[in-house]
Amino acid sequence: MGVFGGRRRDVVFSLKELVVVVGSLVAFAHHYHVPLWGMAIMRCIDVQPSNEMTVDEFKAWLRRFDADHDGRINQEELKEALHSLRVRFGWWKARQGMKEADCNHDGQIENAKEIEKLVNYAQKRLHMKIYQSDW
Ligand SMILES: [Ca+2]
Ligand SMILES: [Ca+2]
Repeated sequence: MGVFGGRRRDVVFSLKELVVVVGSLVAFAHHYHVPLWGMAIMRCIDVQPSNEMTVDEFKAWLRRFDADHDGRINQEELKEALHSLRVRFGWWKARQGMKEADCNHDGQIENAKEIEKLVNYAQKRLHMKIYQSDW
């Protein structure tokens, strides 16, 4: 009985805590005029594989922005990719990234060597953590 009683008090207590947490979250959102769904979206973006991924994941992620499906990434497509990460001055960084990675200067990132250079650029300038996946 005593044990059960104790346990029940614990449950009530943690529920109370939960209410306090949710309450302060709502108060925070209200205070800063942030709708709760907006905060939920912000959480989602945190969880996106934007900060840490393997080279293969990076390639797969980049492929999603290959708008004209030619299997290559041009500056415009790279810009969209950077915008999706909410990188500031994405258009400018896309141009910089292209300059660094596009070895044969055809305006496309299309082979392993150029992808590797783009990975280097993303690590150095965009502070993305990209790991070699084939170790
Ligand atoms: Ca393309
Ligand atoms: Ca190229």
